[in-house]
Amino acid sequence: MTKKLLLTGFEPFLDFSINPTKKIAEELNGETIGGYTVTSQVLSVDFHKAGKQLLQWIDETEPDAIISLGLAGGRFKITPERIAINVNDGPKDNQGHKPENEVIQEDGADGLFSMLPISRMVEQLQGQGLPAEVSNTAGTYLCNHVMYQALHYAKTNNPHLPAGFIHIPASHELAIEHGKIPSWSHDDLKRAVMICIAVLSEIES
Ligand code: PCA
Repeated sequence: MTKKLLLTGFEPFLDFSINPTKKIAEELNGETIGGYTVTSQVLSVDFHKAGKQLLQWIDETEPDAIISLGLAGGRFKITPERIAINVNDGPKDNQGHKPENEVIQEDGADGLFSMLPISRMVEQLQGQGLPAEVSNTAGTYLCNHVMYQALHYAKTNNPHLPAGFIHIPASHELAIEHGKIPSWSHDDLKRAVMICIAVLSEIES
C-alpha cells in the first residue's frame, strides 16, 4: 500500500494573477509518485484561514508526509526552505489583513526546521538538470505561516512526520502577465515538484 502525501498549493495573491502552485497541486492530485499517493489542496492567502485549512486537511487525510508549495515571484531556482519562524508580517493578505510582528503560536518555538530531506531534494533536482538551492528564509508572509503551522503540528502531534515547504519561481504564463520576474516552463516546475516528492521515498518513516 502506498503512503499518503498531502500536497498544498496557494491561490493567486498580490500582483501575481496566477499561482503556478495551484495548477501543479491540482494536476498532481491522485497521482502516485515513488511510494506516495498525492492528495492536493489549495490554500487561501488569508492569515486567519490558512492554518485552520491545513489542520483540517491533515485531520481528514491523515498524511504520512506534507509538502506545501508557494510561489516566490522573482526567485530563479527551486528552493526547499530550511526554516519557518514564529512571526506574521508583510503586505495585505487576500482579505486585506496586514499583520505586523504577530506571533503565530504563543507557546511555539521561535523557529522550526523543515522535516523534509531538503539537501537531497536539491541534489536530485540539480542532478536531473534543474537549478535548485536550499533557502534559509521563507519570509514572514503566508508561506512561512503555513510552513510554521505544519511543523508546529508535527512537533506537537507527530514528531517524525516529514513536513515542510518548497518555494518555486514563476511560470512563463505568470511572467508574461506580470512583466518583471524570471520564469520557468510549467512542465519544468511540475517535474521539479515530482522529483522532490520522489525523494521522500528514500527516507524511512
Ligand atoms: N507565495 C506567498 C504566499 C502564497 C504564495 O504562493 C509567500 O511566499 O508567502
